[in-house]
Amino acid sequence: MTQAQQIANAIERSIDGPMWHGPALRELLSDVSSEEAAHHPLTGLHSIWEIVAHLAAWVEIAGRRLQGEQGEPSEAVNWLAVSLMTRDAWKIMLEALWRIHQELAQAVNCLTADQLSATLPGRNHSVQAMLQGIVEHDAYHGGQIAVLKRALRTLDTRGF
Ligand code: NI
Repeated sequence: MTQAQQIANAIERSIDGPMWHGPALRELLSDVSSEEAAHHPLTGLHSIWEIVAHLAAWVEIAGRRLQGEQGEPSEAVNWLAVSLMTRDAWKIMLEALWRIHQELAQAVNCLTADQLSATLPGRNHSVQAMLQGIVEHDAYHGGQIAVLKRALRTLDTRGF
């Protein structure tokens, strides 16, 4: 397996596992309803839905940076204001999260070692560091999703 294939595999495992730290995103999110995803069980923290949109945004940004795009995402893209919170919209959100990871993994799969070690345009880190950062970002926020699920199901007394 090439280095690129290993990183592509890690991106896919962020969704489908196995991850050594615990459940990967698909398992974590598979039993979360749209109502739960939209809820803010812990005051001042993002909802699961907002976190999922944030993760999808950064995987998409990584894909664009891989194509040479520069610049920073706006705060509106970084933390999207979720307005339509129907069951269908949640399903579409999750499908987008899976698809965007799949697309990034496919783009990474055929990179050469030189492409991986190249510095990203306008930044001081390599393509590889960015891609590993995506996997770490998924794991970091995946842990938050696990805590939010626990809070929704054990702390909340408002009808969940
Ligand atoms: Ni983040």
